[in-house]
Amino acid sequence: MHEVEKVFTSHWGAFRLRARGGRLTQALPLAADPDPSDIARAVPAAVHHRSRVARPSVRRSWLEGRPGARAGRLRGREGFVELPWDEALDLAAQEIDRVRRDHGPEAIYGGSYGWGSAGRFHHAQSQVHRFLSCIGGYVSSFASYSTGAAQAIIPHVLGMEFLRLTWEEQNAWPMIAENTRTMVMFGGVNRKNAQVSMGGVTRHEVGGWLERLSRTGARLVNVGPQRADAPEFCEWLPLAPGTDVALMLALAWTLEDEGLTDRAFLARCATGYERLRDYLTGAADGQPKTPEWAAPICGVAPERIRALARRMASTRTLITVAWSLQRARHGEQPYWMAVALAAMLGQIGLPGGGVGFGYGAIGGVGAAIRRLGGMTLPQPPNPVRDFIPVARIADMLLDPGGRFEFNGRVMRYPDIRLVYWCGGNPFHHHQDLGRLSRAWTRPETIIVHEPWWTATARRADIVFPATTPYEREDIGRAGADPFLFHMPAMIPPVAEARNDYDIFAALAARLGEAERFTEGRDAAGWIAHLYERFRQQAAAEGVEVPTLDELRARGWVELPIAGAEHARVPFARFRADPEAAPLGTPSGRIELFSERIAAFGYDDCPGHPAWLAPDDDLPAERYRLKLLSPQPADKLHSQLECALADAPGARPQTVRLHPSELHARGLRDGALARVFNDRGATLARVRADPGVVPGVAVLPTGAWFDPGPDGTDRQGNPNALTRDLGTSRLGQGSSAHTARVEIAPLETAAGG
Ligand SMILES: Nc1nc2c(c(=O)[nH]1)N[C@H]1C(S)=C(S)[C@@H](COP(=O)(O)OP(=O)(O)OC[C@H]3O[C@@H](n4cnc5c(=O)[nH]c(N)nc54)[C@H](O)[C@@H]3O)O[C@H]1N2
Ligand SMILES: Nc1nc2c(c(=O)[nH]1)N[C@H]1C(S)=C(S)[C@@H](COP(=O)(O)OP(=O)(O)OC[C@H]3O[C@@H](n4cnc5c(=O)[nH]c(N)nc54)[C@H](O)[C@@H]3O)O[C@H]1N2
Ligand SMILES: [Mo]
Repeated sequence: MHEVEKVFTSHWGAFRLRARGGRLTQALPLAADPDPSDIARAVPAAVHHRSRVARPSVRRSWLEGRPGARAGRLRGREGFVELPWDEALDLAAQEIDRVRRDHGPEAIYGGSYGWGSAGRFHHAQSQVHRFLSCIGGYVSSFASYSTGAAQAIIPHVLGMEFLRLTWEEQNAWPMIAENTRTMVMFGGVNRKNAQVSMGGVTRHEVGGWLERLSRTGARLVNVGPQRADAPEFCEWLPLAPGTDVALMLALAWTLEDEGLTDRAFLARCATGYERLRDYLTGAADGQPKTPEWAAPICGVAPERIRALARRMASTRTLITVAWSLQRARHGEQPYWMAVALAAMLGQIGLPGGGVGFGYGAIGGVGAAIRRLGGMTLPQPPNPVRDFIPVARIADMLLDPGGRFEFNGRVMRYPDIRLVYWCGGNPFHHHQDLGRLSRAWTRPETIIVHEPWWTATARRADIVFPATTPYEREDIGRAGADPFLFHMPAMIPPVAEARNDYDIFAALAARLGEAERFTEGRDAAGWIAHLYERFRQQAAAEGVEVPTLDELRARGWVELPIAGAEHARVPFARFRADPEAAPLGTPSGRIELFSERIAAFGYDDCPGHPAWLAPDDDLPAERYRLKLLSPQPADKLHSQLECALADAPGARPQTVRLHPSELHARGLRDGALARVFNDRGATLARVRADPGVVPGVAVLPTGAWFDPGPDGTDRQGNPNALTRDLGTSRLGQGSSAHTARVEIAPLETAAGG
C-alpha cells in the first residue's frame, strides 16, 4: 500500500497530511509557512483515537423513559445504548417534532457555540443553524466567548461593530512596521495564540513582524502578568491581571498633568473629554488617578508610569490590547479606556498610531489583505427572535422566564426543553462547570453531534458520531488569508461516522423539510454551488479564481489579494474631516463619555471608562491567587486533547506560578497539587515560572473535564474554578479571567 499526501487547512493553519490504507499516518509542516504550528502533529493520533464516537448512541434512561426531564440528573453518569442510524434518527426527529409542537420552536436552544472545524461547507455552526431555521426556528446566541464585552462596548465608543473595527479599521502589520515607534501591548502580542485563526492562517507571520518592528529600533512593551505573552526581545512591564485600567488612568493623568494631551484632536474628534478629565483629576470623585494611586493597585512603579506616558506622547505610539483583558469582570473598561488614552495622544488616524485590539489573539488580525466575499452556507431567516448573550447559557437553563439586562434592554430567558449542539464543547468553554452541570439537568433532551466522546457528548441524550475534516471533501478559505484549498476525503469515515450535513438532511426529511434544507443537493452539489458563487463574486471584483476542477487538481492556490498595498491608514478620513466622515456614534465622534450608556444607569458600566475595583465573590485572604486560564499553546481549545493527554505524565495539566508562591505553600516544582475554591477543585501539576507575576496561577484551558467521585476534576480544567457571571450588564460576556483560587500539595490538601 502506498502513502498519499495532501495539503489540508485547519484553524491552526495548513499542513501536509499523509495516509495509507485508510489511516492517517503523519502531519508535516508546509514549506510556504515561515513559522508553522506544531498543533497539526496530533491529528492522526486523535482521528484514530479510542475516544471516537463509533455509532449513534442514546443514553440508557432517556431511551427507556422518553420523553421528559425525569432522568436529566443522570446525564453524564450512566451508559449509552448504541443504535442503528435509522432508529436513532427516528428517535431524534420524533423528539424534535414533539418539542416544536408542544412548546414551540422557542423551546429549542440552538445557539450551539463553538469553533468546530475549518472548511467552508462542513461548517458545523452554519449547518445546525440552517437546519433549525428550516424546521421552524430556535433560540440563538449573540456574540462570542472570545469578544463578548468588546462587541457590546465598541459600537458605543467608536460607532462601528467590533468585528468591522478588527478587520477594516486597524493598522495592518506593514503599516506598523514602517511607522510605529512605540508599541504598548496590554496582554502582549502572543505567538502562541497567533498560531490559530478562524478558518486558518497559512503564513504565520506575527512573530516575524514583531521581530522586524523591533529591528527598526521601535520600543515594544509587553504590559501584563506573563513575560511569555510577547517574544523575549520585548520589554516586560509586569502588571497584576485585571488592573490595566488603573495603569491606563495613571498614564492619562500624567498626560494631562504634564500638558501632553492633544487638546486639538479631542476638540475635533472626540466628545465627553471634560467628564473624563474631571474623573482623572479627582474633581468628580475626590481621587486623582495619579501614578502614586495606581502603583499599589497594578504593581507598576510611579516613575515607570510617568516615563512611559512621556514616551507615548513623544513618539508614534500604537496601543494594542489582547482580547483576554475583556474576558474578565468589567472587561468593557480596559477597551474603552484604551480608546480614551489613544484619543488623548491624538494619533488615531495617523499611520501606525492609535489603538488596535487582538493583534496576535488570532493570526489574521493585522494581515494586509483585500477582503473578498465569503463562501458561506445561505441561512434562511430564523422565525424565532429570542436570543441570549452567548455566555449566559447556564443562567438561561436555571431560570426560565427570569429577567436580565443586556446593553440597555431588559430581557427574559426562554423556557428551553431541547438543546441541540453541533461543533462546540460547552463543558470545555463555559465557566463554573459545576454550575453548568446543574443547569444541564434541566432540559428534557440534549442532542449532540461529535467526533469524540468529549465531556459534552458524555452529558448528552442522543450523540450522533460526526466525521472529521479528513473524512469528507471540503473547501478551505479564511477571510484574512489569501490561500484557497481543496481538501479531499483522505480516509473513509471512522466507524459509522457521518457528515453533519447528512445527519441534518436525514432529520429534515423525517420532519418534512427535506427540500427546504437540501435544495435538492448532496454535499458535493453544495460544495460546487458555494464555490461557483464565490468564484463569480470574486470575478466581479476583478480577482480570478480557478474552477473547482482546477483547484481539485492543484490542491491549493494563493489568490493575489495580500500585500502591503492593501494596508490602509485606519480612521484617516474621519481624522481629516469628522464632519464629512462621522463615526456611527450618536455624536459622530469618539465617545469618551456616552450619554446613552450613562442613561442605562449601570453601576458596573458607568458613562465613562472607570476603575471598578474587582468584585470577586471569594475572599482574597482565603484564596490568595488570581487564576488566569489562557488558551493552550499545544492545541485549539479542547480539540486533539485526547491524543496529547496520552503522553505519559501529560495530565493533569500544568499550572504555573512564581517560585515565591510555590515556596510559600511548601510546593515542590513538578509536584501534584489541588487547585480549589468554593466552586470546585481540580488536580494540576505545579511548575515554577519566574515569568509569571506573584499572586497569579496560570492554568490553560482545554483539558477534558472529568470530575471524580468527590467532584475534583482529574484532568486540570480551569473551568472547574471560574466564575459564571457576565462582564457587566452592558456586555454580559464571559468573565473567565476573574477568579480566585488556592493551591495545596495533594498529600495535605485541605479546604475547598
Ligand atoms: N476559562 C476559560 N474558558 C474559556 C476561555 C478562556 O479564556 N478561559 N476562552 C473561551 C473562548 S475565547 C472560546 S472561543 C471557547 C472555545 O470553546 P469551543 O469552541 O466550544 O471549544 P472546542 O474545543 O474548539 O470545541 C469544538 C468542538 O467541536 C468538535 N468538532 C470539530 N469538528 C467538528 C465537526 O466537523 N462536526 C462536529 N459536529 N463537531 C466538530 C470538536 O471535537 C470539539 O469538541 O472557550 C472559551 N472558554
Ligand atoms: N494555540 C492556541 N491559540 C489560540 C486558541 C487556542 O485554543 N490555542 N484560541 C483562539 C481563540 S478562540 C481566541 S478567542 C484567542 C484568545 O486570545 P486572548 O484572549 O488574547 O488569549 P488568552 O490566551 O486568553 O490570553 C492571552 C494572555 O493575556 C494575559 N492576560 C490575562 N488577563 C490579563 C489582564 O487582565 N491584563 C493583561 N495585561 N494581560 C492579561 C495572559 O497572561 C494570557 O497569556 O486565542 C486564539 N488562539
Ligand atoms: Mo475564542
